Amino acid sequence: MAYSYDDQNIFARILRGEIPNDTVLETEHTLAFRDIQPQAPVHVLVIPKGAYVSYDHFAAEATDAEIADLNRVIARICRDEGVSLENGEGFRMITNAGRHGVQEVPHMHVHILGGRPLGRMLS
Ligand code: IU
Repeated sequence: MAYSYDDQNIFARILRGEIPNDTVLETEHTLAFRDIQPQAPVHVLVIPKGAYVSYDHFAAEATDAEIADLNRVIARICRDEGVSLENGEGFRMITNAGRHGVQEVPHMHVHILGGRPLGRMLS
């Protein structure tokens, strides 16, 4: 079964400029913006500009340049938001995929959360 991408999803509309967003950083292949319902003092969503439904889709089919760019954006944001281990107390990255992963928006995104102790998740 192939990955199927709905180009009417809200992040696709953000990427097309149809809906405003609170941009943190934009590069050739990646957009990062603040989550509309932040769960922590730092809550940034990092998305590829390409049409990838989930992390596994992105990791399988994105170009090396897209994958590298997204990861470099994550590193820059962690540093700029003061949650990197270079200059802060740490963070959590989450990417939800599909029904079991409880993914609400079907465009691949990585949550960066930080700015407070986040508690244990996997126990
Ligand atoms: P999820 O991983 O698909 O469950 O997370 C989607 C996130 O997108 C969630 O944290 C929402 O608050 C966030 N979001 C947003 O930032 N802007 C929007 O217009 C919509 C959702 I809809």
